[in-house]
Parts: sequence; structure tokens; C-alpha cells
Amino acid sequence: MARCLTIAVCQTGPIQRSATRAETVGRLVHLLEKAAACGAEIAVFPEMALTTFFPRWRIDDQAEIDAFFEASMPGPETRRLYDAAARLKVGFALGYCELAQEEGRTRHFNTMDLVGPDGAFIGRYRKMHVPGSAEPEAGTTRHLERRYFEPGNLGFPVFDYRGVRVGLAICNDRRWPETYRMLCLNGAEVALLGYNTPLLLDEAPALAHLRMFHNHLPMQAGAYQNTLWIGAAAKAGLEDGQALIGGSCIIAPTGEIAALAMSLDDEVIMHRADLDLIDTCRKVNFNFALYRRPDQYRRISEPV
Ligand code: CDT
Repeated sequence: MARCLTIAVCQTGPIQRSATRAETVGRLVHLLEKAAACGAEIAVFPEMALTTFFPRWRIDDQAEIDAFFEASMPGPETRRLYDAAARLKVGFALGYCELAQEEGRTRHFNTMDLVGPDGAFIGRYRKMHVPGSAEPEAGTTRHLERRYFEPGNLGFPVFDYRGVRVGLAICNDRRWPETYRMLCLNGAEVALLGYNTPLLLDEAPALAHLRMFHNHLPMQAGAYQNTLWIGAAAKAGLEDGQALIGGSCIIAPTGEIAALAMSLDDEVIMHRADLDLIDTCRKVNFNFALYRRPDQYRRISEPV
């Protein structure tokens, strides 16, 4: 019998700053219920799925910044989503802003957690490729993630989810080939990722027509070259005055888009992913043990 995993990608529309956590978590629970009703076995939500994408603003007040972060997961306001996972028997990957107490200090990460179909925590990933800058730069779309987040320090972990090897990635990570290769080498069969991607960038108006192409291109190549299934969830639409692209998708290890969102709003897309396709694709081109030449790739891991 074929090994399969039914993946649901839960795209959200914009989450305005004025929305309460309770309202937002209610939307996520509703999406998870829709996914479960259609037979989903795992779901993925966007990056920063509990709040607006606040790095579009320069904020100085630490308390105001920390209001976008979660000090515990689940916390009082997110517990409902974990309870829904257990009730529906559908686990999920959720992007959020993490306030961690580590090494005797408070640390800020752009994080995604994987939660099991029993509602229990499975594992955590912290965004590795943190884009943008710490200060606004003239002529550049304001994207201040490097002001608010440390880069991830947990590597590229892969977790067991009901016997399937699942890895996580967050937004800008999807543009970097190393993300997929690390997940692949760590044994991933499925990569779940979430993103918040501006529709327009002030620094490159000539590339505006390529925003969606450049969304899907690296994910399709990453899936194909690393024989992965990918589920990618956008936060889409006009959020606090900034347009975010949609294009949430499920991508096969062949590089084909198996499912694609049709809106810029809350929407569930699903696909029953045939995990045996991974082996088929490996047989065609990617017998890693036989053909890879890691001894010749050393520069890739040398310091910048
Ligand atoms: N959230 C995130 O990582 N967004 C980036 C945009 C960076 S623009 C400086 C992305 O790659 O979509």
C-alpha cells in the first residue's frame, strides 16, 4: 500500500494590528476544522500567523514590540488551537514570534512549531535566513526583521510526525537552496513553511512582475532537487496598508505544483501526498549516496 500524508495548507488573509489574538486564533481554528473535515492529516499556517507582520514598522518601545511575541506556547490565547488539533486529530505547523528565556537573557526569534495530532508539542524551528535590515534604508521597502529577531540557532531539524519525516522553514528560508539541502540531508520527506512576502519592493520595481514567479521558483526547484513534498502557506492580502502575495501551494518532489490557492484570503488547499514518489524521483536522478560530491563542495560551508 502506498505511503501517503494528506497535507493541508491553511493560507490566511491579512491579520490587521487591530485584531485580537482571540479573533486570530478563532480564524486558525476554523481553518483547521475545514482541513479536518476534508481529511487532512497535517496542516501548516503562515509565518507570524498570530499577528500582523510588524517588522514593516520601526518601533522603539520594547513593551510594544514584545506584545507581538509569545512567551509560552501554548499560552492562554493559543491553547484553543492546540485543543482543536487534539479534538480533530490533525497536527499543525504554526509560525509565530517567540520570546525565549535562554542563556540568562530574553531572546527574540521568528519561530515555527510542529504540533502533533494529539495537540502536543513535537519540535521547533527558528528562522535561519533573517532578511531586511535593522534600520530603515532609503529607497528600500522597510523590512526590519534584523532589528527584532536573532537568527535561528536550532539548525534544520526534522521531526517524526506519524512515521513521516517533517522539516520546517520560514519565509525567506525558501529562497536559499541550503535550506532544502539541509532538510533533505537530515532525512525530511515533507517540508512545511509559512511566509509573509510583500507584493512590491521599492528597491526593484523592474522585477515587480516576477514576485509570484520568484515565490514558486525556489520552492519548485528545492522540492525537485531534494525530492521533498512542500506545503507553503502565505499570509496574503492587504495587511495594515501593505499588500502581501498569496500563492500558497503544495509542491511535489517532481517540482510540480499539486495544489494552489485561488484567493488572497483565508483558504485551505489540500493534497494527498504520495510519499513513494520521493523514491521514484531519487531513482531517476538523485541517488545522493552514489552521485553527490560533498568533498568538492567545501566552499559552500566556508564563512562568508
Ligand atoms: N518575511 C520574509 O522573510 N519576507 C521576505 C521578504 C524580504 S524583503 C526584504 C521574503 O523573502 O519573502
